[in-house]
Parts: sequence; C-alpha cells; structure tokens
Amino acid sequence: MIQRRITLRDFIDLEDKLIATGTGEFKDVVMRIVESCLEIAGELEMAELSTNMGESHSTNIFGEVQKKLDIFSNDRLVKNLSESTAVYSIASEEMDTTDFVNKQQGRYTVFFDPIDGSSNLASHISLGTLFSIFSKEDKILLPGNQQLAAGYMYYSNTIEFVYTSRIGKVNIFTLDQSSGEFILTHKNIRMPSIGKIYSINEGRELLFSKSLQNYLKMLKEHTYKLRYVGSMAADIHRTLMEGGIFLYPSDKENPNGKLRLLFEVNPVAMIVENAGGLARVGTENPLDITPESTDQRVPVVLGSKREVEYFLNMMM
Ligand code: AHM
Ligand code: MG
Repeated sequence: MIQRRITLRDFIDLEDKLIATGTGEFKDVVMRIVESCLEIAGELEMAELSTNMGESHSTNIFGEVQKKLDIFSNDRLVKNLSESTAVYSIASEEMDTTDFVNKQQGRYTVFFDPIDGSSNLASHISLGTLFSIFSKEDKILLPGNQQLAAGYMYYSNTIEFVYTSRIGKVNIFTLDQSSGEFILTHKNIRMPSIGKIYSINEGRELLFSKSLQNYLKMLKEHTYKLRYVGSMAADIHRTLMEGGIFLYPSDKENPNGKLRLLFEVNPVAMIVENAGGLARVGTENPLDITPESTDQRVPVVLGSKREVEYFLNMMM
C-alpha cells in the first residue's frame, strides 16, 4: 500500500502536461470517462431494484441483443463525452457507426466498450468498461500503437481504474468510497513473467486447431489451473496481477475469434504490453494492426511473457 495518497485527479493532471497539451483537455476526457464509470457502477449496484435489468429490444452492430444496462452505460459515456469540447469523435461497441462529435474543435477520439462481459450481468460477475484515447488525426482508424492512453474500469468487490499511457507504465487506482476519490494503490505494476493459470472458453475446444488442442493438453499435463470468467476485465485483471495466459482464439465457426480490436483488444493489449507481458494476434502485436473497420475482430492471446512465448513456439 502506498503511503502518500496520490489521487487519480492529480495523476491525470500531470499526464495532461506530460503526454498531452497541458491545457487540461486530456484530463477532461479521462475524468469524464471516470465519472461515467461511477454512474455505471451506481447503476450496476441498484439494477436489481430498478427497471434496468434484463434485455432491451435492440441489437448492436455485432447482432448481439443489448442488455438495458449496455444501453444505459453507452448513453452515459456518450452524453458525458459529447459535452466536452476536447472530444473530437466517439466510437462504441454498442453504437452503429462512429458518432462524430464536435468535429471541428475536439482534439481526442475515444473508443469504448461501455460494459464488457455484459452477458454475465444477471449473475453479478465482475465487469469492466474498456476505453482507449487517440489524438485527432486525419484518419480515425489508427493502429493501437498510436493510443495516447487506454485502460479499464473494473467493477468488482472494489472498483479499480487500470490506466496506462504513452509513458509506458501501468498504474491502478482504487476508489475510496469515503471520499469518492480514486487513490493510486498499485504503482508501475509489472506482471509476472510466468504464471500457471490459463484462461480460455474451453467449451469450444473441439472447434480449435489441432495445435491449439495439443497446447491445452500440455497445460493439463503440467497441472495448470483453468480460470475463465467470460468477462474479459476479470480474466485480464487476474492475468495482470497473478500471471498466466488468456486466449480468445479463432475456431472453425469464428475464424477471427470474438473480441473486437478497437474496443476490447487494443486497450487490454496496451495494458499487458506496458506491464511487461505480451499480446499477440498470430505472431503480430495487435497494437501494430491498422484496423480495416470499426467492427474488426481478431483472435488474440495475451499474458505473461514467457507463457505467451511458449504458446507461440508450440503453435509454430
Ligand atoms: P461482450 O462485449 O458482448 O460482453 O463480449 C465480450 C466478452 C468478453 O468480456 C469475454 O472475454 C468474452 O466475451 C467471452 O466470450 P464467450 O462467452 O464466448 O466465452
Ligand atoms: Mg465487449
């Protein structure tokens, strides 16, 4: 536990000066994401007592039926970010198209997945809001290595904000419920380079390639633990803190896997890589992929450096 209380607000103030313009605009964007997440957290807590549980009547661009809370969370983020003159453009996993906001003046583009893992909502499993921030360029679809900052809000028995930026460090801030401030609790975290935990939807094993099936067999022979929540923030958070490997691979039905490059893979890959781990799509770093479309999916593996290296060797 860190003795001197460093608040997220102060930390982002410094980041604004170090990686942005120092005008407070970058800070405004980050803090609006954080405020939106607090509204989402409040709603998650109260959902069973309100009318916000269950499915809506709409689907997103991926053909998935949206939960009422998906829509609520998306609306909060869109509203709060749209009101900022610092925001140039917003794209969300839960919206049909890139929604251009303040096109002329804003400096930043924000991608987000309002509630990732929302299929777990009814069972109150830990969830996350994933985000990535880019500076405005001529093109909206840039590779993840251009992200200025990225991270996720993790809604669990504590609420944690996992943040990284171009500076290359990963820091975790924990919500102090008594003051309403996020406090730096994990400074410059480094993920373990090995970890005997694997995380994959193994129910799909019969659809996997032979080499992946062999790899999974090898893990069992070495008595790796299987831990799979099916909520990426939870699975990634554990991998970050304890080490191990997380996979959402291609299979016979889904040649590109499930996870979306812009909304899910980019922010998490930046966190993992900046914490000393590895993220790969095939042999490529996902952060080097120039997206072809907003809804692009990629098969991904990420986690402890040596575990991912071992996986890549076995797949060759
Ligand atoms: P979502 O954004 O619709 O919630 O889907 C993303 C989630 C991830 O959190 C998780 O890693 C994955 O889907 C789980 O998929 P599956 O149920 O196929 O294992
Ligand atoms: Mg998602």
